[in-house]
Amino acid sequence: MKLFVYHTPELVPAEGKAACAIAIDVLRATTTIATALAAGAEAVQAFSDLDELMEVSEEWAAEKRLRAGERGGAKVTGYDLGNSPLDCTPELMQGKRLFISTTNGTRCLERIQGAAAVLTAALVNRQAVVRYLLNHQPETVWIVGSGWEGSFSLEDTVCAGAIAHSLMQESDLDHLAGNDEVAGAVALYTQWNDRLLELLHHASHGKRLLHLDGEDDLKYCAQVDVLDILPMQQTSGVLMNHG
Ligand code: 3SL
Repeated sequence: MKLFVYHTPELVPAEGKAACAIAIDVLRATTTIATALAAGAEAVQAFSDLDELMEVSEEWAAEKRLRAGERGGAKVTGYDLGNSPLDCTPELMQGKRLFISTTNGTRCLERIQGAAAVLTAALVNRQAVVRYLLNHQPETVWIVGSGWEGSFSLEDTVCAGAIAHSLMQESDLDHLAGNDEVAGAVALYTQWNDRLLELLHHASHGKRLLHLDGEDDLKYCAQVDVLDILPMQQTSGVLMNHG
């Protein structure tokens, strides 16, 4: 297994295909996806385009769907939810399909959706992703941070490092790393692993969310290995828990 870390979707190679590609958006899309599935959502269907989300979700029975829309950190008018994982309660999610569009996370997912296996990861479900990789040993793994509008995000790269660091219990860095970004991500994680909430406070998108009253979201998103959920793409953009 060779890991390649890409800090943003724009850095993913135009040519070639990974055996497994993993989208990360710790703040907050992939944390929300894992949480919605843990709370009993039947599936999460991701869209980069809000109009397309509306069109597709319209075909779904109203009592069986929830629409989540986020732009710039705020809920989009007319949607049931924004992108806070804390809104994903079992009462709300049970048996429903969550149709979601976010600024960067769902765009990242779209960028990698051609891979043979597509997963989403966040700190909250890191170990479930690691377990899948150890069990299936895909030859090439792309771990892609969503970033923010084309720029690097600390929180996504630290999560990539958390995944690689855990895999290094079975294999050393030289065998695992397909590009230099892997060592960089592991170094970031090693430096901050006992202060992840503090790191999220330093992150530019963490600061943006704090201005939007997002302290509780940051606390939730900074937790590691608390959800045994593996969101895996079933058909284009549709994620279900791979139990
Ligand atoms: O960029 C994204 O996709 C979102 O996760 C951003 S936010 O955390 O909902 O503001």
